[in-house]
Amino acid sequence: MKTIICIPTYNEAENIKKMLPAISDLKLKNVDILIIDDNSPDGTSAAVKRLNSKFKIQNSKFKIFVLDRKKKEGLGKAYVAGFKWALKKGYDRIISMDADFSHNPKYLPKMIKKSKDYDVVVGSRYVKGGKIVGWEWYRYVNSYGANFFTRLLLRLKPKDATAGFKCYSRKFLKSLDLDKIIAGGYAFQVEMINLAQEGGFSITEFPITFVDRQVGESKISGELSRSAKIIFKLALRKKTYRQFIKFGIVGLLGTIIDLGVYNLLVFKFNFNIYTSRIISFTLAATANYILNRIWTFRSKEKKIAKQYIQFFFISIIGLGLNLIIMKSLQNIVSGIEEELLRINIPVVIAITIVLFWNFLANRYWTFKKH
Ligand SMILES: Nc1nc2c(ncn2[C@@H]2O[C@H](COP(=O)(O)OP(=O)(O)O)[C@@H](O)[C@H]2O)c(=O)[nH]1
Ligand SMILES: [Mg+2]
Repeated sequence: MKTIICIPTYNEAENIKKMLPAISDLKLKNVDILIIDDNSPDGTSAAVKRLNSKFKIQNSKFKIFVLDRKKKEGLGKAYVAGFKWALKKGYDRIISMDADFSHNPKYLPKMIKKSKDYDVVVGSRYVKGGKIVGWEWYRYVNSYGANFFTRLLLRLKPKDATAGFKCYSRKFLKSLDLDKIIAGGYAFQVEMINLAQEGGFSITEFPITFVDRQVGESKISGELSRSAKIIFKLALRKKTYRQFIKFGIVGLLGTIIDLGVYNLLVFKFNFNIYTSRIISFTLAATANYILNRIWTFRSKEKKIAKQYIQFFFISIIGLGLNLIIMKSLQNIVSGIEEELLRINIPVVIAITIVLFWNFLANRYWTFKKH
């Protein structure tokens, strides 16, 4: 089993001069290093090459390679280039690691050992025993918040979804189309763990103490909004979210049909309001059933009558729920002076809750896949 440690660098000359000997001192077997440098102005690449010849003289066990890239393109792009290189050279395990000692090389033996049983091993700050040392409170809140929302939105199981210290199996990386990775920057880490979970690969975490860099500068500025965009994009690719949005659109359409038919019957045909509403509701629910079956859930279920009744049943419960929620909110909103808000807030809350209820009930009951 051959392992490569991929370290992307941008202006890390001082750190890398210490990092390479630190890894060398571990005397790891069958482990090489790849530095992926984006033409750092501080001469990181040249510093590595100088050290490399020194190591060669000392007959060190591991080889150091440098992948020189023309310009700074972001962390994700650097890793993609490095991973492609590593796969081509036939490495079985590929480790991603920062150059700035935030990821202490002392964890490498443990990580490599664990990688025998898992496709992805995560050096985790957010499992029991994990720690972050040296960050200002705002940087900590930032990272913790980003991790929390990322996990919530993408429903990621690993506790540290934004971790950068990881070991991947060749099998996992081979399964990916690395050119299709959309994150060029820091969100790369999230995209990778998301891909691993979606692909059903085995993932494990072990606690690390993450220490803020002592030397050099962080490149994180500007990454937050860039990463947030990527994470929303990844979320929208998830089937359930797409279905939810479609379900919402169908619901809106249904409401328009309901209101349109209701008005038509009352004003054009002089039906009484209750008869009109029963007809308009039935028509809207039927249209929604058809659209959700064909478009939202793409159901192939043969028992259409049963499915239709289930859908209708859920819609009626939804309607009842609507009224109950509105009624129970009356006391709470009665103190609001502004009439427009007092009248509309209960409706908006009721519609939102019922939308969720209708969606979940239909997704997991009416249109459940067998
Ligand atoms: N090649 C390359 N490396 C990068 C780039 N951005 C960050 N890095 C490296 O990625 C690692 C993590 O970056 P760092 O600035 O320490 O991020 P922080 O720890 O989140 O503040 C370090 O080794 C950086 O040198 C980039 O655009 N290209
Ligand atoms: Mg760092």
